Amino acid sequence: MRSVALYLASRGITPETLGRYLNATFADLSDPFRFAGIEIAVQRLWQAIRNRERILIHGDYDTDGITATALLSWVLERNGGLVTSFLPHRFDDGYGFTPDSLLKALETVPGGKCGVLVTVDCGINSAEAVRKARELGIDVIITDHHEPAEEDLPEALATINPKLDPVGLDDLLHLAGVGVAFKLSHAFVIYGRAHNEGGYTTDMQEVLDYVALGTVADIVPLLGENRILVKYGMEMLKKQLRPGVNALIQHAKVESNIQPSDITFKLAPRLNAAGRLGNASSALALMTADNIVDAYEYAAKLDEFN
Ligand SMILES: [Mn+2]
Repeated sequence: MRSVALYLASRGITPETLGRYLNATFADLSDPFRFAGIEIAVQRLWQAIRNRERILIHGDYDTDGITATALLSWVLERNGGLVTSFLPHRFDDGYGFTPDSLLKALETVPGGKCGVLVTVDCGINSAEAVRKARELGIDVIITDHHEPAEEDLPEALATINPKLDPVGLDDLLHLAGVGVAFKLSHAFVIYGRAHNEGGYTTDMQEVLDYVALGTVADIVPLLGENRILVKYGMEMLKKQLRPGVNALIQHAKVESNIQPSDITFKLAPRLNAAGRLGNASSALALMTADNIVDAYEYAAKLDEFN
């Protein structure tokens, strides 16, 4: 009994939170509106959809950044969003949201302009890029989980990062980039339903496969809400409902009883290999493929990279 208590204590589980640790359910997911600024962010996204403005998602080239991009684009597109996704090129652009990556991302948008740009898994220290975007008339929403610098924080329309103002967000402190993108998407759907904008048929449980992949791949502690997200995300992964997930699992020869260690050692390395070679977009194409034929083609391509 003592060793169990030590085990739990070492994972930050107190007697008060023990019940939740053992009996977590999907309904235990906390209210995403606890993030300051998140309501402004989702209002702006619904406005963009109403006004047919382009929404540009700026992600990152590792598994967390790729799945975060895939998740947010999936939710927005299913609700009428005109979305362009951009992943920086590891060698040409380097990490993160920069003035250069902003211009390069804009070149990929039909018509060359967008009303709203959302960063996922990056952007918390991108003050200069945000200034540049504002000059271009773009509203920026930052979603990130990296540590904010002491000064020169980006002056974005909204900045959603549990490490920015962690008071009261203990259970969300270890979210990966894809976890933060999930919270924004969840808030977007709740707000849409409450204000008759949409979101009625968007089942947030369906995107938990992305959350499990990105969260486990990023090696963040499986504490607080990460436990619930990964627990249910693993169940979604096992179902292999998404063509890209199915193709990835089959190509990696992972058994149907997929475990978190399979993500760490077999699935994430394949997605990361694409980014490492400067071709993260093929991993994103796999994750967002809408049919099994395309998905197997992209998965075969990842085999070559790996
Ligand atoms: Mn990350």
